[in-house]
Amino acid sequence: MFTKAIVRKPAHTFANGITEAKLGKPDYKLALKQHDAYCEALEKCGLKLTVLDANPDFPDSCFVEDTAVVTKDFGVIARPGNKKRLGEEIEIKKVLEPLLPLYSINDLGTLDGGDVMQADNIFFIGLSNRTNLTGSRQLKETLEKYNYTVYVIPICNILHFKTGVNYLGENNLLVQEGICTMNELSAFNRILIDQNESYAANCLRVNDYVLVPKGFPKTKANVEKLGYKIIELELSEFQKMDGGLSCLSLRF
Ligand code: CIR
Repeated sequence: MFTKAIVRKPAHTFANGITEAKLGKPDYKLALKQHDAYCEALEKCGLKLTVLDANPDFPDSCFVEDTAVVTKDFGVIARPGNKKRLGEEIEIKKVLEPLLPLYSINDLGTLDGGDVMQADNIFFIGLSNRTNLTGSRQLKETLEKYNYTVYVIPICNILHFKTGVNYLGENNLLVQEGICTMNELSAFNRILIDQNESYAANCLRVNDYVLVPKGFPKTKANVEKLGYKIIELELSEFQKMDGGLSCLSLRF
């Protein structure tokens, strides 16, 4: 069970962030509205939120997930792999310091939290354009100290590991079609996400609910079929900036 989450409000500079999506410029007011609805949904799931003020110096800083890896017992401060985001992790460290024992990825490594997926006692770390081998090894070492099993897997065709693969619980895994084969995932009940709905691979299980992005009916039906209660959220403005449901919070 998660009890807490950290989120950060989108800054007025949001549209200057990094994106490969060719979906147009985000509407800032609408992004704020969608962010508010996201926060309400997390509260409905039972989480107590720490809402950080917008930081206009970092247009991507509402995507707090990339700045740390957090469990209920400890946290690891990440080291963003895109230079434009380097520094976002400093303030998150200050926020987490009073709450959890902390480790850090040192400056030989890079690691974005979006590349790290937990499935019960297993962690998957994606090697991406953001997360390098050194960063992944540093995180692996820390996780293994806490007896987690860790798989480090190269990813392709996606920004972060969790852009394409997300664990719902009960052995159920959402997997985007068209990403490279990952034999390490074969023990899971894999639900293939339709190629036309690839954005919806990033659903987010929070306690009794699964948060699902709005506008992806096949994925919604598949998640419902598994027996989960869902909350649908409009995420259009975050999708324009390559961000999804998990990216917008750190849960623990
Ligand atoms: C970036 O490119 O870093 C942001 N525009 C999007 C980050 C999305 N984060 C995530 O998937 N964990």
